[in-house]
Amino acid sequence: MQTRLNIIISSGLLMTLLRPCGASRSCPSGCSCNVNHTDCSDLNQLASLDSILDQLPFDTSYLNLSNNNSTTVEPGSFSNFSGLLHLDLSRNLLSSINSGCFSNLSRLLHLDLSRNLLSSVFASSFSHLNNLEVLDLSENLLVRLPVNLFSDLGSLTELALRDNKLKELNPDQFKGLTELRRLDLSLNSLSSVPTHLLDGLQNLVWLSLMGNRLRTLQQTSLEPATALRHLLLEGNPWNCNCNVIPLKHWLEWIIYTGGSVDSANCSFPANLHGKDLRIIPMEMFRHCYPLYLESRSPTAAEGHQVPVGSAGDCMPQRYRSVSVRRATATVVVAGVVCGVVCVMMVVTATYGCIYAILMAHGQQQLTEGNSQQQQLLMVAKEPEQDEKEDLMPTIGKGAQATDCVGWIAFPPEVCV
Ligand SMILES: *[C@@H]1O[C@H](CO)[C@@H](O)[C@H](O)[C@H]1NC(C)=O
Ligand SMILES: *[C@@H]1O[C@H](CO)[C@@H](O)[C@H](O)[C@H]1NC(C)=O
Ligand SMILES: *[C@@H]1O[C@H](CO)[C@@H](O)[C@H](O)[C@H]1NC(C)=O
Ligand SMILES: *[C@@H]1O[C@H](CO)[C@@H](O)[C@H](O)[C@H]1NC(C)=O
Ligand SMILES: *[C@@H]1O[C@H](CO)[C@@H](O)[C@H](O)[C@H]1NC(C)=O
Ligand SMILES: *[C@@H]1O[C@H](CO)[C@@H](O)[C@H](O)[C@H]1NC(C)=O
Ligand SMILES: CC(=O)N[C@H]1CO[C@H](CO)[C@@H](O)[C@@H]1O
Repeated sequence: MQTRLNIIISSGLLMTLLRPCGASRSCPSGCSCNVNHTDCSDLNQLASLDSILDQLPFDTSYLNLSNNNSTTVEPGSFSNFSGLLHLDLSRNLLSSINSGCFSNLSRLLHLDLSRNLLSSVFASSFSHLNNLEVLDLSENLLVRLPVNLFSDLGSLTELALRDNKLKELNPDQFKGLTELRRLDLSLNSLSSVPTHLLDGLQNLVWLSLMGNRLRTLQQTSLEPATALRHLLLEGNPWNCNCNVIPLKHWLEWIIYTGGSVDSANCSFPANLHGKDLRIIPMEMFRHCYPLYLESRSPTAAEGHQVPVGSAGDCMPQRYRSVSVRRATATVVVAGVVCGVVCVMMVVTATYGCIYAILMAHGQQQLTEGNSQQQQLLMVAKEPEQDEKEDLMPTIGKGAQATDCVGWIAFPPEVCV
């Protein structure tokens, strides 16, 4: 009895509060209005969007038009509501957003268009929304996005494109969104992430690529997002072959530095099927190593006790510079040693050649006259000097390991 009375009193109070609003010319019928806060969601009667807007006070800053049957938003519909900060158009039947629909809403902070039937948006659909911080386009039917769609949204911190039909993204799609902190691309049909997609997103902290068709993800695509701490990769058919090693190292680095990565279960190869990439022991990639070392620059291959690969790349700069310095030193030492060996070989070769020639002439001297012998000596000496000139400049420049190897492959015996 007591409870029931309370409820009746409460609803009575609510009715009293709402009645003046409902009756007022400035509050659309069926909506609830509170100061500049207008909630027209879940309308119980048929009302077109325009008829709602016709009755709406111009100073409205919060407008909820969620869960109705709106199918279109006419260009200029909102042109009188330049004070709007929050606009919720979710759960309607909108199939397209015409360009300029929201162009007068330059103060808008939050725009929710989720759970509509959007399949087309125009490059200028969101133009002039310079203050927009949150844009929700999830649960629509978007297949592709105009490249410049978000180019005016320099203040955007959160962008949701979850559960659409996106197959691919332009590398410049998110260009200029320097304030972006959260990007939700989950439940689409993406089969690749362009290498430069995240360039310039230096504030991105949270990224979801869950439930797409990704088989590979280059660690170099993720590196530009230097603030990234939370990454969702589940539900993709990851191919955990040797090429996945840099990504694995990068994930380990993120986790080690306090970030989080969900389970990235491998689909290929068969022996790793269903295994979580994060916890597969490196031992399983042992067969990749010779190949892997070859494909890296000699610098990286040299730095052995830095775990080879992306871990090296993702380490703080000073870590990298130590290994680079050490590698440079090694190259210099190797060069000097090779140089000395080369010089010694040239000297030996020259000595050998001269000795051989002298011996030959010594023998000729026994059978032939003096004048002929001297002519021969001149002729024989010249090519030997030419050969020496060919080799000497290379050594003078500070021979590199490869030059040396070439030399060793063709021993000086060719002179004889
Ligand atoms: C709208 O109302 C909120 C409080 O409900 C207030 O903080 C804000 O300043 C108001 N905006 C305008 C434009 O009146
Ligand atoms: C708008 O109304 C719907 C339904 O009442 C509600 O779920 C949603 O959270 C509201 N939107 C905002 C931004 O408050
Ligand atoms: C609104 O949508 C519901 C469900 O889709 C439908 O039954 C109803 O007829 C629609 N009303 C209008 C005015 O289109
Ligand atoms: C904006 O307000 C003016 C003045 O009340 C009115 O004439 C005009 O039709 C309104 N525009 C829209 C799109 O409602
Ligand atoms: C809409 O914006 C245009 C320019 O962007 C301006 O000329 C016009 O007055 C605005 N309309 C309203 C109703 O504020
Ligand atoms: C990934 O694998 C782990 C166990 O290896 C399992 O518990 C988890 O459910 C799997 N996740 C997905 C999305 O299949
Ligand atoms: C007033 C009105 O028509 N409300 C409808 C808004 O749209 C949803 C579904 O799209 C319907 O369930 C509501 O009845």
